[in-house]
Amino acid sequence: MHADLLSALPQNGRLTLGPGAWLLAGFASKRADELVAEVHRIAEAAPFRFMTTRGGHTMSVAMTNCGDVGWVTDRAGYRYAATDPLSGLHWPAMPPLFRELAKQAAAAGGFPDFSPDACLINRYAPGARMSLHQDRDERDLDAPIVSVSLGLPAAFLFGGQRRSDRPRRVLLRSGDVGVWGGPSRLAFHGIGPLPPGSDPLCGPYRFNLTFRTAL
Ligand code: MD3
Ligand code: FE
Repeated sequence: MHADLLSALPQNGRLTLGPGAWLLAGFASKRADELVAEVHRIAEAAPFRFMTTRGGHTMSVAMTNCGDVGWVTDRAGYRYAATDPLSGLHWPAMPPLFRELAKQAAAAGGFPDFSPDACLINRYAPGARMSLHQDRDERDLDAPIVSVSLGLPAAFLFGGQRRSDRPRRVLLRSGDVGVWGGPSRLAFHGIGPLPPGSDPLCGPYRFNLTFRTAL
């Protein structure tokens, strides 16, 4: 199955990908320019960097964080840390716009009590990808994750509870927001290699914000 499900949807439709998994097409579109400006502001204090996996591979996605804690990986493994290992300083605070948007999206997806304390910011250049994985480094796996896509479109791979479950492909476009909780919280997922392009807001990049309750 190669069809881009969302391209068949209205600009502001919603699509359920599984129990507790919602894609809110265009939910963040109206604030996209402000969101991107905040990303650039955060990256001035905590620059995007290519982290190293536990296995010693350099990731193709560049990352930074804002919030009380940030997701980091190095040869010691995956964890949430209160400070940026590059500077030793606390991660930049989560902008109120980020927090408000994440809470509104979670409520629209059926999670009215979401209160994120971490926001991982991913930057994809052409060819960057994220292989199938589960997000399980957060303490409270009952809390959902909210994801906001900005810039160039990318193929999202949404699998099942097992790595071997064949993933669905869905095109994620700028302004699309995902809410993943309940039985879908531990679904395997990934992003296919970013096709080159030029986005009016983000140029050659795709940014993705993921809001998490890590602590
Ligand atoms: C489905 N990021 O940072 S966001 C990640 O677009 C990550 O950068 C991707 O996967 C990106 O960990 C995908 C969409 C997403 C995030 C978390 C999920 C989908 C999810 C958790 C469970 C199920
Ligand atoms: Fe993930």
